[in-house]
Amino acid sequence: MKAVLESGDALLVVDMQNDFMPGGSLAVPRSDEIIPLLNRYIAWFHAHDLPVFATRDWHPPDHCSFLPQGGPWPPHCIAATAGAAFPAALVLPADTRIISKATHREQDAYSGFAGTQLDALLQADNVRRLFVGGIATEYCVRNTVQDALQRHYTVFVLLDAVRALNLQADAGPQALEAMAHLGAIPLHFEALNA
Ligand code: VGL
Ligand code: ZN
Repeated sequence: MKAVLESGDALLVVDMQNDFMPGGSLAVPRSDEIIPLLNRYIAWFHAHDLPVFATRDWHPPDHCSFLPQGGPWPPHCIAATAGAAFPAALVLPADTRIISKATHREQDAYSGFAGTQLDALLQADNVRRLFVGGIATEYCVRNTVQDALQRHYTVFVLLDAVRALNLQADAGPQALEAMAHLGAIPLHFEALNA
């Protein structure tokens, strides 16, 4: 699949945060490897005057998804901590639209659309097509892509710029298949304006 960037396109970088990097409290294997390519996508969109959105997990210290509260995950991405910050190597433009999610103790949210202004911000920018990369493929990427499709955005999944947690072997590939089945279009960087 090829894609030529046009007005109405936007890049959406999902949950690229230190706690999800190798060595972080909820490390996604090899998630640091996609930073250089995400930087190329970001630069490409920025050069075309197209908006860049970035979601981030932004949890309170006693979030319901954390193990001490009976949730499935070790504490991670606590708001305003170093673990919740974007990796220093990720080069986001100054005008990046940042969307914080799962900010309330009693509510978890894998999708960037859940309880946020994302949809309203996309509409304000007249976005029609979303190019989605980041982590984790089978959690926040998948849920964000599903919600975007449900809201009738055209969605491209950046196959070379996502990484899976893969707690179950093949969870990542299965999630990519499920997204494609729902209508998301798989894309590699080389196919952009190729
Ligand atoms: C995520 C687990 C817990 C994600 C967030 O960004 O995919 N996964 N919180
Ligand atoms: Zn989380």
